[in-house]
Amino acid sequence: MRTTVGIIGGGPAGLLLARLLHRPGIDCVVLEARTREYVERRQRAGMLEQGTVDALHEVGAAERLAAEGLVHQGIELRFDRERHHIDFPALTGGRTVTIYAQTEIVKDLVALQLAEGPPLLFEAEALAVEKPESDKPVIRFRHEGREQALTCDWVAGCDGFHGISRDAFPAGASRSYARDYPHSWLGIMAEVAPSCDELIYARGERGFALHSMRSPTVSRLYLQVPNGTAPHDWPDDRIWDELAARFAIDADWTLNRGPVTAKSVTAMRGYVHEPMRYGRLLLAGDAAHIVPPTGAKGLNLAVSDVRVLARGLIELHRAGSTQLLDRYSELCLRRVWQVSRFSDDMTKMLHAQPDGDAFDDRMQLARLRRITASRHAAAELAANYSGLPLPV
Ligand code: RFL
Ligand code: PHB
Repeated sequence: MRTTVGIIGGGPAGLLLARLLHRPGIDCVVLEARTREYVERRQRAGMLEQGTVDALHEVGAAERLAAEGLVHQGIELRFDRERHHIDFPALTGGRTVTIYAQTEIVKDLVALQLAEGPPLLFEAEALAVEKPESDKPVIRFRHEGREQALTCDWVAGCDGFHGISRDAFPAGASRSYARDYPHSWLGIMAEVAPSCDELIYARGERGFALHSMRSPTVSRLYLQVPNGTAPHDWPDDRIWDELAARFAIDADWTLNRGPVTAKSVTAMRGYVHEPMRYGRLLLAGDAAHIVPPTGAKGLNLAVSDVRVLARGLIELHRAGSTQLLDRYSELCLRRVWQVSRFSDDMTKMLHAQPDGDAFDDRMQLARLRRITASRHAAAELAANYSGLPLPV
């Protein structure tokens, strides 16, 4: 088998890249290790930057997003039993964000890909990328019970944090930077109308809590918990009581409770792999970097990587120039580090520190007060949260 661009991974990064390449007629094949049912059910992100929404429109995958996505004008910060609205359009010259689940994006992209091509193979697990330094790199993969080879001009490693693409960088050709945070998130999905119109990020001595949503009838909520927490340590009533305590304010407000349909714990980590390109292998999305979820950036960063990558491959296809591809890693990493910084700032400002003291507490509150008191500081948060510009 051979193709122009071999794409490893059928998550949001790999699927969107395939659609972006399909329009200008660049041939590709997507290899996804799991089944279609599995990738369409994996519960993850929900908050989309304007640029992510634009990219889905560009590839014709935004029909349901336009009908069902919830456009938000900002977020709410809660601390000291007060609520503060951060007004994105007013602070950014009109930008908004949209709530639409990653599972739905994946369903929309998979449906288009299967209807229009090029090929998307499920249960096709990439085993290794060979000869990335040559002009004909090869992906070895297992599909339908046998090992096969896909010879490519370019390989896009979109196989997430636990993928195999990064392994193809020879020792000494890369460096990684990692940070494990001293807390995790317990996330629930609940069959109940959201108790708010916008996402609530709440900071308090009991720890951080986040109120998000998936639809007018489904709420998504998160609690900061210690690392090593097991979901069964938290019966539903305990979760609701703790959420209610962390969101409590002096004004009249109640948290709607309802049946919990999913419960999981996620560790929080920051990670960046440099560079993002070796020879003709290019990494994109979680395969190259992950950020703690407090800034809602992982999916959006995966999308911005593949937008840059697609532009580079299209420039080569149309004009024969590798100028953009040659700068791919440098251009993406600059934005990746800015987004990592923002995600780290949000995480540290909002989570109770297990080994923090009263001074740290006051510093967090001073940071939050600065944002709510200064238009300049609020505009800085709004610009980062609603999405930094694409580097090209
Ligand atoms: P994915 O989604 O992990 O997809 C990678 C795909 O590659 C496949 N794969 C392989 N295929 C073939 N051969 C192999 N050897 C393979 N190895 C792996 C996998 O099966 C999978 O299908 O990576 P991608 O496409 O880079 O997308 C990244 C996003 O999924 C991720 O950054 C976000 O979900 C992060 N994230 C959030 N991001 C946001 O922008 N906004 C949010 O609100 C947000 N909330 C979250 C999040 C992540 C969370 N968790 C679970 C870590 C909330 C949570 C709780
Ligand atoms: C979500 O809806 O899952 C979500 C929203 C905002 C975040 C993280 C997760 O910061």
